[in-house]
Amino acid sequence: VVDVVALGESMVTFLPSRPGRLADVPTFGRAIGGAESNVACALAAAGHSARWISRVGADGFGDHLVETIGAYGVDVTAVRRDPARPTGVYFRTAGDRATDAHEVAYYRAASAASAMTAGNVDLTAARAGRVLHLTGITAALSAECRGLLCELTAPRPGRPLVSFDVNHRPGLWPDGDGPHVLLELARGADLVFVGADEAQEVWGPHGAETIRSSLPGPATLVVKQGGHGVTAFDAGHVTFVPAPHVDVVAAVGAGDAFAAGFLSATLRGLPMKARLRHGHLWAAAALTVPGDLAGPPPAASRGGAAPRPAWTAH
Ligand code: KDG
Repeated sequence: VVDVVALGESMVTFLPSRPGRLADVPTFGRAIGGAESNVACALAAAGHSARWISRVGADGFGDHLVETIGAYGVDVTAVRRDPARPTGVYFRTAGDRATDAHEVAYYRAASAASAMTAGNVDLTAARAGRVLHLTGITAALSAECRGLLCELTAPRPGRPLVSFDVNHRPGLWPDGDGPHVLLELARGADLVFVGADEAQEVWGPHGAETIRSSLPGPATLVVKQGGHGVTAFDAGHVTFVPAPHVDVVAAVGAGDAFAAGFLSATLRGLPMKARLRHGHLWAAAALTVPGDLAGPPPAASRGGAAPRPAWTAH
C-alpha cells in the first residue's frame, strides 16, 4: 500500500530572475509547482512511498513535470497525458519580504488537469494509499474537477484517510462559489489544513471558528497561524505549538511542506505535538528557498540523475 496519494494539477513554474513587478522582470527560471505534487515530492524525498495523480498535456512541459516529480521518487504511473489540452504553466514575482506581496500569472485555463473527471482519472489508484491528499485548488479548476473531488471525499467503506488543504487561491474563484464549495469539501475530509488568515479571507472574521464548528466530530483541523504557531483541534483536544523563527526567503510551498511533515509524522504514529512540530520543520525548509520545494534528494540516493535546481539566486 502506498503511504500517500496526492491528486491535483501541477504546472511548470517560472520564477523571476530578480525582484520587482511582473512587468519588469526580464527573465524567468524554470521550476515546478503544484500544491499536491509538492506534498508528494516532500514525502518521497523523506523516504515515504508517494504517488501523484493528474493529467498533463502531451507536450514538453508535461514531460518535464512527470520526469522531475518522478525524480523525487514519486510514483507517476497513474498520470495521464491529454493530446488535446496543454500543460498549465504560471509565472510569479518574488514576494516582498515583509508582506509576501507578489504577483501570480496563471496560464492554466482549459489545461489538461482542468479536464480531470471521475471518468478519466484512475480512481482505484487514487484510493490505494493510506492517505489521499487533496486541495481546494482542484475544486476551482472546473466543474468536472469539483465533481471528482466530491466523488473522492464521499463516504465509502475502506476509504483512505482523506487529507484536505483548503488552499484558497482567490484568482481562481471569480464566481464567488469558493466559501461554500471549500466548506463542503472540508466537511468530507478526515484531516483539514487551513491558514488562520486564509479562513478569514474565505469565511469572514470568524473563519477558523466557522470551519471548526462545521467539521464532523472525528475530523482533525489544523489551523496555521503563520509565524505565531499552529493549533490542532482533534477529538476534543486542542494542541498549540509555537512556530520556530525562520528567515523567510519565499512563503510559496510552505503550506504544502507543512502538510507533508504533518502527514509523515501521522504515518509514523507520532502524537499531535510531534506532528505539528514536523509540519513546522518541513515548512521551514520550504520557507528558506525561493521555489516551492526544498530541493530534490541527492542523485545517489535515488539511483538516477536528479534534476538540477532551476533557480539561480539574484
Ligand atoms: O502551494 C504552492 C502552490 O500554490 C503552487 O505550487 C502553485 O499549485 C499551485 C497553485 O495552483 O497555486
